[in-house]
Amino acid sequence: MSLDAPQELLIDGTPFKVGIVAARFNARLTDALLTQVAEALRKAGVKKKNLSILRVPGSNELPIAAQLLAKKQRPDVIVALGVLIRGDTIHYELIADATTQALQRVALDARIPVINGVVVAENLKQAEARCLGKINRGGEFAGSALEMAALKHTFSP
Ligand code: DLZ
Repeated sequence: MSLDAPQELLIDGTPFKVGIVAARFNARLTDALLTQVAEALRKAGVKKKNLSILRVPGSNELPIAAQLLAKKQRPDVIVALGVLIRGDTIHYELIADATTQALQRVALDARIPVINGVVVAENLKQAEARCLGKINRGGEFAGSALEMAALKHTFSP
């Protein structure tokens, strides 16, 4: 994955309803991502009452949680957060692949943007750099969420 990031746009989050689904696996890292995202959304003006957070066991469960949230609450955007770290088996690759595809499916089926905030890392060091270190992936995911929520509003305000 590239270390590039989209230029940050100044978007007013006041009108948006945002759903977050976050895995509990690798909790120290996913919790940090969640804090980064929530903080960036709050700074952009997203109201606490317009923010729903659902926790699930692991990244594999993110798509179904996103789908349930999409159906029940119809938020303007959903952010799915998880941290997948390569292990000794290919389990991680299967989950990374399946989760990515399923999150896209949820987005297209529900017509609600779903931000893929699953950090996929080769090792713990890489994952820590992206969740606890200099690379603020959570802030980037929040920026993408605001941009996509704004885009959705221009088509169906
Ligand atoms: C089983 C598993 C493994 C090995 N690794 C991770 C991981 O690095 N990150 C993550 O979010 N979840 C992992 N999981 C759990 C799966 O996502 C899922 O919760 C279980 O396979 C049960 O469906």
